[in-house]
Amino acid sequence: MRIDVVTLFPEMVEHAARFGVTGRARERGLWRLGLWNPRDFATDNHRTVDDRPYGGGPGMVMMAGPLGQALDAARAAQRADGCPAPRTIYLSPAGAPLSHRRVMELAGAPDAGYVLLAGRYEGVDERLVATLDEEIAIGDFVVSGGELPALMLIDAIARQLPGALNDAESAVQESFATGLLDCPHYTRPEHHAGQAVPEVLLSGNHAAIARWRHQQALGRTATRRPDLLAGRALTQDEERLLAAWRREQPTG
Ligand code: 4HQ
Repeated sequence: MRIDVVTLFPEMVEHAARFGVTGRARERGLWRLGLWNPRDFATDNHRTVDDRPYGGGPGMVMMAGPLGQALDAARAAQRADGCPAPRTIYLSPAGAPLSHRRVMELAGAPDAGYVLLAGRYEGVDERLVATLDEEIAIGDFVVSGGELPALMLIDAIARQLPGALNDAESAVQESFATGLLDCPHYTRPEHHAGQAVPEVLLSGNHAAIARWRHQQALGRTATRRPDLLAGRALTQDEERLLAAWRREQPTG
């Protein structure tokens, strides 16, 4: 897989992409990163990439020209690097909310190429946005630029590539794949700030522990994110676990 990012801050993306699971997956050759600064495609002496919005108002808009040139260069580089069908993605609050399902789809094609457009200022000239394949939002909030959203998308994809996670990490990774929130985790010491670790976790009874964790995941999901359960039928056993979990919750 190859991912290119069009950004005014390539160093920010390059630096962040070196850490952790994402960086290790890159070292393992599971994905390659390309970076393109639209400023390098500006046509004037000042290397201008933004201009005032038509219709007036505050802030600046990224010009279609330099961005289009940078995107063309990124797509050409991907084709030359064995990614025959580059897919262009704009990170924007107006995009489709990113989901685990979409991440898995994007991670599923090993020879895929993605060109991510990370915008700054008020946004990007709509005529350029209209030429892109997809618009993705990483959440219902606004950040200062598309670099962190692009890095979040890259991280979510890269960790799903075959070979990115070690065995221990892969086992943990099931959490969202089940459609439920993760269960709570504990480590030593057994007592902290007057609170003990739940007894079942010390029991050595692996079946009981698995059942408890599943119950916790169900209870937390039902309470905190009932929307996640709306599209997921519970088995009779899960209904029983959830009812028992509710009875155990402190009231008030
Ligand atoms: N921005 N999900 C504005 C975001 C964002 C988001 C990126 C800020 C684009 C121009 N991107 N720039 N939320 O807030 O993806």
